[in-house]
Amino acid sequence: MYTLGEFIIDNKKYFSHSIESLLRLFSAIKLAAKAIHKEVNKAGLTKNIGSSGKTNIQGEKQQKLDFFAHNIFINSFRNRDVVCGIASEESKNFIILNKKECTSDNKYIVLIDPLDGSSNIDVNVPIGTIFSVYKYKKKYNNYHLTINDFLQKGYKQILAGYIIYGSSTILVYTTGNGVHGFTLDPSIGTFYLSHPNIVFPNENKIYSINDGNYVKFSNGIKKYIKYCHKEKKNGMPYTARYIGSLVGDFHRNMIKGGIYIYPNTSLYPMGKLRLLYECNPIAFITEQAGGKAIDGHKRILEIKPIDLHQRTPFICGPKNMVSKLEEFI
Ligand code: AHM
Ligand code: MG
Repeated sequence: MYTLGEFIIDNKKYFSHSIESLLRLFSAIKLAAKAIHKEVNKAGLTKNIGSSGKTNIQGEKQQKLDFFAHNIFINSFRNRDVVCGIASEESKNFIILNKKECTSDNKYIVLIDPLDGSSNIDVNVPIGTIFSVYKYKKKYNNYHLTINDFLQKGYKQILAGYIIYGSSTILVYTTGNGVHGFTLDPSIGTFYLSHPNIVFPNENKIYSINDGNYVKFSNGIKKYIKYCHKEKKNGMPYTARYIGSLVGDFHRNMIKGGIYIYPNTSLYPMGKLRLLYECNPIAFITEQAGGKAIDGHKRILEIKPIDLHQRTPFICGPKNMVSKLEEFI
C-alpha cells in the first residue's frame, strides 16, 4: 500500500517547486481533512449540523460545519508556516497568516472552499473541500501581501485538489502531472493511493445540471439538454445525474464519464459557482484528467479574476462532450 507521503516523494522529479513545501502543504491539508472527516461522519450525533444562523458574503446560509471546516484549515495552515495568505468562501477578505509579510519559505497562497455543498450535510449526501494553491510572487523587494496575489489566473496554480467526504473519504489532487486519488483508512488515519492517473473514460453518457432551472437557461443550453434527451450513445440513452454537490457530481463524472454544467441563469446572471476556489481548481483537475473546462466561451484557467468571490458559468467534462455543448451555445 502506497501512502500519499511516499507517492509525493517518489514523484518529486515531476514537481518543479520545493518538495519540502509540498509535503508541508499536504501535512496541513491531510490533518484538516481528517478532522473534518471525523466531524462529518458523526454529524447526526453532535450539535454540529444545521444552520449557524449567519449568512456569508454571498448572502447564503452558513452551516455550523462550514465554520468548523474553515477554522480547521486556517489553523492547520498557520501551524505549518508554509502559507502566507488564505482566501476562503467563508471570509469576505483574505486572511494573512502569522505575519504581515511573506518570506521565502512561507510563500504560498491558498484559496479554499472549506466545505462545499454544505446544505447537503443534514441529509447524508457527499460534500467536499476544494483547494487551490499558488506561489506568491515577490514584487521588487517587497513581500507585502495584496489582493492581487489572490487574483491570479487559474493556469498559474501549482497544486489543486478536493477531498470528498462520501462513502469513503478520498483526496484527489494534481500538480500538473496527472490526477491521483488517495482513500483515507480511518482506522489508522492514513491516505493510501487508490486511484492513480485518473482520466475521463472514453465512454461518456452522464450529464449533470439542475433541471429545475430549465426555464432560466439560455436557448443553447436548453437545446443541449434536448439533445441529451433524444440522443443515444452506443444504443444507450444519456443518463441525468445531479446531486447538487459539486465535488460529488464532478468526482462521479470524472470516474464514470460525464459533463457537469452550471450555466448562467436569470437568477444567477454570472453563474452560481465561484471562480477562484470552486471552478479554477476543478478546471485544473479536469484538464489534467484529459477534459475541458469553459465558462461557455472561454477556458476557465485563462479568466483574469477581478474579485475574490466572483462567480462564473461553469462547464467541465470530457472534451467530446464539452465540445458538443459548445456547438449548441
Ligand atoms: P455552496 O458553495 O454554497 O455549497 O454552493 C455550491 C453548490 C455546489 O456544490 C453545487 O454544485 C451547487 O451549489 C448546487 O446549486 P443548485 O442547488 O442551485 O443546483
Ligand atoms: Mg461552495
